[in-house]
Amino acid sequence: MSRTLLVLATGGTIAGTAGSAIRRDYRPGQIGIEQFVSQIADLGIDTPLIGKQIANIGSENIGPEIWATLHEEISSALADPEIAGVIITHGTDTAEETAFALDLTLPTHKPVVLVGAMRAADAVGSDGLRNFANAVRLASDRDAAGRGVLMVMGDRAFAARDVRKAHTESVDAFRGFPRDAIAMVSPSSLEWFGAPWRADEAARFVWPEHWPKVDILFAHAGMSAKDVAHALAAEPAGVVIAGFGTGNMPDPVRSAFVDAAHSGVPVVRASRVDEGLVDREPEDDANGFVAARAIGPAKARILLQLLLASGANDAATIQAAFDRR
Ligand code: DAS
Repeated sequence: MSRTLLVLATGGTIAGTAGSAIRRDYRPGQIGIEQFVSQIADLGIDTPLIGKQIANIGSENIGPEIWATLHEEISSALADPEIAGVIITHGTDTAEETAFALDLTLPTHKPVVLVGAMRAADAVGSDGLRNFANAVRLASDRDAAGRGVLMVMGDRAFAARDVRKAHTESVDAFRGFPRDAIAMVSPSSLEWFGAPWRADEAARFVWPEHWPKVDILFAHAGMSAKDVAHALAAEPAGVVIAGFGTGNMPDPVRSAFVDAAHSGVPVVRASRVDEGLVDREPEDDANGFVAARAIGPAKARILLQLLLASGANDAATIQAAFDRR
């Protein structure tokens, strides 16, 4: 059985350099994938790697266009008996969004693992090569399949649905909610905290021909109905409100969103708070709202876009997709 892993490189800090071990202002996306592949061999790791450079940019510039390229490359790799799994090197800023978009649109029978770094490759204490070696260890493991897309950072692995960046600079920047890490990993060890729960699952959504316009509104003290009217004037196909606490919002804002939901624009209540559920409230039925449950606003937007692109736009169907683990 093939042990070869395909590595799709997109850039980010993991491929960044500053030209100095102590400078703070590094440039992301400076190192090509061949360098990583040869560094892994230099470490004595004998996993065969095929590197492919998809882009070499900071992840603030990654969106549906690069997702589409990744999706196409990974789909071919998943169908290729010569490829055992796929690693994607990625900036950490939007890695959770790329991971979730791919998670919802790929089957689960082979490992697909994102990896990044918080320190540039030439920074003192750089975490990039270790994270990459960990990703190789993880993606080489048969039990990494059947869990959806994974992300490896700082000796821990997370599921795409759970993972989020929770710190701007620390090497320990990633958290999972509602599940925290699902494995501990090092270049020479791997400990899963439980069995695969999505074995041989088909892709949940087909890749959309176009991503419908869905906006996120961030709740803030003093937010008014005018803020909602402004957003709706641009005619989004759906809206996510990053609400207070459990998805709350000022009364005039709620009324404006009720009108929107009743006029056929799906409204998802998420939270601007990092952790905790946004559960359904009794009024959600009458309001026509969807509760994002454990999904944060950025990922709620992606799930709503895929639902809308697949033709689902009623609150019950959308709610069922948010409820599914
Ligand atoms: N340079 C930023 C990015 O590409 C941060 C990072 O990679 O960690 O997302």
